[in-house]
Parts: sequence; structure tokens; C-alpha cells
Amino acid sequence: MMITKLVMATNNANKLREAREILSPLGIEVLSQREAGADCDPEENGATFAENAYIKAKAVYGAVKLPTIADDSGLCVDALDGAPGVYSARYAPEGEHCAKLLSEMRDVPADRRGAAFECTICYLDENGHTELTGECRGSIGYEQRGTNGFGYDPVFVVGDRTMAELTADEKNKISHRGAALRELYRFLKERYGE
Ligand code: ITT
Repeated sequence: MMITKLVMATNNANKLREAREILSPLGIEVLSQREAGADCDPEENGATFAENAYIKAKAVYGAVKLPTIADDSGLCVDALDGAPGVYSARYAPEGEHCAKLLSEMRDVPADRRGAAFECTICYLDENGHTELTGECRGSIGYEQRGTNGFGYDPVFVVGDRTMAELTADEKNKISHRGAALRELYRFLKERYGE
């Protein structure tokens, strides 16, 4: 029987909103960890997105014992050797991430401003865990533009717009999270049937 309900192990309301936008049209309801009765914020001390996603999924699954997903994601900047990567959330104080990144990238020429948003979704249920990944390539702009989305979206350029200038639907079609969640859906269909 296809899964129709998942718990999402996150304290990030924007990730939860995007997961709902992507999965609810596919017939999967996403409960927040709080709605499911779990109040977890485990230490994310893994070295990779996959390790951190598993840490978060395991903490919430242990509390709710229902099929659980966790998203660990971040921005990997070529000119910074992949940083901030798994440290994306901890890179700067709240609200200062984009400004700090623009300042670090001040002297980097246009042809070396490539970057990728990476996302790993860990799915965990009584049969064990699986990781699904998604990537979105773009580049780092020179100024913040747009008010949609969250995090680094105002400085991440795809085509001629920043991710924060895209509508939610436009972002979800091309985003790292959209790609990983669609992989998750394919995995669930294969394992549990239509
Ligand atoms: P949880 O661990 O509770 O899920 P978090 O925000 O701490 O929430 P992460 O540890 O995975 O999540 O950190 C990911 C950071 O990477 C996030 O805080 C953003 O700054 C950035 N990020 C991830 N996805 C993004 C997106 O779609 N748009 C912009 N920034 C994003």
C-alpha cells in the first residue's frame, strides 16, 4: 500500500511548506514533527548531508514511529571549495547569510561564481532508511534580489532571476528539494506500489 502520510523532521517552516507543495499533489500528506507529537532538535554533527538527514529522521522516528523524512541541504559554492555546504545554516547569524556570502564573493569574477544547492532527503520507516538526493546548479549574484523563498534564495541566480524572484511553483520545479522529493516519490511507488 502506497504511503499517504509522512512526518517531516524539521524546524524549518519553509522546508515544510515546500515539501507540502510538492508532495500533496502526489497524494502524500506531510505532518510537521510538532503535529506528530515530536519536539526534536538533535545535534547535526555529521560530515555529510546524508549523515545529518539520517540523524534528524532517526530522532523524530524514534518518537513517533511513523514513516518520517528529514531534509538536510545547503549551498555549495565552487569558488569557496564547496563551502558553506553542510554548514550553510550555521554560516552566519540569522538574516546575515546572504550579505556575508556576497562579501566573501566580492572579488570573484563572473565565470567563477558557479554554485549548487544540494539536498538529501532521508526516508525512514520500520524497514530501515534510504537517502534520495537532488541538485540545482546556478551562480552567485552580486546583490540580493527578490522576496520569495528563504535562506540563500536572494543571491542564487538561475537563468536571469534569483531563486527569490521565482514563484513557489517555479522554484519547486527546478529546486534541489523538488528533485529529491520527486526521487522519494519514485522510490516509495517502487517499494509500496501505486
Ligand atoms: P532543519 O535542520 O530543522 O531541517 P535547517 O534550516 O537548520 O532546518 P539545514 O541544517 O539543512 O536546515 O540547513 C540548510 C540551510 O541551507 C538553510 O538554513 C538555508 O540557509 C540553506 N538552504 C537550504 N535549502 C535552501 C533553499 O531552498 N533556499 C535557500 N537556502 C536554502
